[in-house]
Amino acid sequence: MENYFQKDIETMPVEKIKEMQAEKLVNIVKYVYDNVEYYRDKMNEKGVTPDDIKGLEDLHKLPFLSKADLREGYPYGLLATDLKNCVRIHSTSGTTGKRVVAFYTQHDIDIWNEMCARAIVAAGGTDEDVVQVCYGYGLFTGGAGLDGGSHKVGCLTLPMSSGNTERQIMFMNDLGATIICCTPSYAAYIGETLKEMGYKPEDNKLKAGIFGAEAWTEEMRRDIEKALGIKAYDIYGLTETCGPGVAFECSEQTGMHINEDHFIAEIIDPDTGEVLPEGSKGELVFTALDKEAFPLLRYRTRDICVLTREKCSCGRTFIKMCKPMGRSDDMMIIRGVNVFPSQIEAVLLNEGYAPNYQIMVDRVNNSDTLDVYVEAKEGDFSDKVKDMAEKEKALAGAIKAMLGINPKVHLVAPKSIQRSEGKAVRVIDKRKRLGINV
Ligand code: DLL
Repeated sequence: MENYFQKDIETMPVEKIKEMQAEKLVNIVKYVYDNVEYYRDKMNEKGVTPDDIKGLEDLHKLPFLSKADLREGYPYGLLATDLKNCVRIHSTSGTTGKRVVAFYTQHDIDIWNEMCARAIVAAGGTDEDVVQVCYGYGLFTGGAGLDGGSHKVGCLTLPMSSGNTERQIMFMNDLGATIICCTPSYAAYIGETLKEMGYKPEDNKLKAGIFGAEAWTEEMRRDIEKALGIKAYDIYGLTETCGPGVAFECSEQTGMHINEDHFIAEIIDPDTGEVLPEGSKGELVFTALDKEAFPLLRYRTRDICVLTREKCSCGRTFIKMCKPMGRSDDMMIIRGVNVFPSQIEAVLLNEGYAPNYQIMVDRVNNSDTLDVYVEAKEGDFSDKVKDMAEKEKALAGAIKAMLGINPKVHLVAPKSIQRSEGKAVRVIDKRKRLGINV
């Protein structure tokens, strides 16, 4: 039987959700216009006032917000309330340019925790569960988000943070963790370490995992489920919109329900900004309906995905997003072909390789090169050049069949590629060093 954290809301008829969204939208636009000068200027520039926004059909009139806007407004430019009303900040990792800092009132945190609680309950969690949170704690939202959700459900929470994998496993076993929360790449690493330590999947009490914060494939899900003996659920979110829990997977495991009582989702053409009909692939845009400290109207996530509102066997009525295929800025254009790292990952796992790989892109003599480094299968690594060359050729052929371009595959020794305890860095694009716009 499906469980819900807030059944009335999670199974609300779609018309009711839309009515609720329309009402909240009108109010939040007024709130933002009155309290955020940066966005008011943007609206004025576009000639839109709060009076023009009377319902969902007017959403498209509002200007977009982008990460560049948040950076420009750093740190307080998009804050909508007095700093004294805020109780927390979180921040993006800031690998490219300035960090984005997001602010929270206690009310914002309460709602965020509820959304994470919905995700935990949808993964089968109850107050009898022991939830091991091995997302990083700190400025990153993963640890705090799932921790808050776990408390709301009444689970016993193990606030492990990331890293120290052997200690993670010791606590997992000694304290009987039943649900684990971390990035999928870290889950794969934990699975690998368990095996090395001589444990079988049935030796632990885990029943579910809640994994997100990075793109991962269905093939990766299958591998993690097998290695840990669990059901693996996806969870999505970004610092700017609160953190994890904006969308979460249910027992059907066919995409993530977006918490539509708190967010309106749109899909747009990333080049033109045009709103695309349901079922189209494009950039995901969120309007937050309840945020007090850091409200975002029409925020461009740069994540590429598809939205569908089909009847779900779990009974939830919230629209579903597919697994994001990666950020629009993760997409590489190699010899004119669009390539997402997740496509390469799917091939590697389908061919029986572990998800330990690195993709290197460069430009040599004016031509793009694509090198894929992947660990040879256990027991397969040989010093016979011919054997290895044949395997590399076979794998390159499989990747070519998927992408249409020929990579150079390098099989490297097992365990030689660095494992990730948080978000894995899969791609090194050396063309950027050359100042090439990729
Ligand atoms: O990664 C929040 C989070 C923490 C989500 C824990 C899930 C679990 P940021 O560091 O701001 O926040 O990164 C947000 O990560 O725009 C996506 O590109 C990517 N991302 C997040 N969840 C998923 C997912 C957190 N389930 C960025 N699948 C987003 C694919 C994801 N990509």
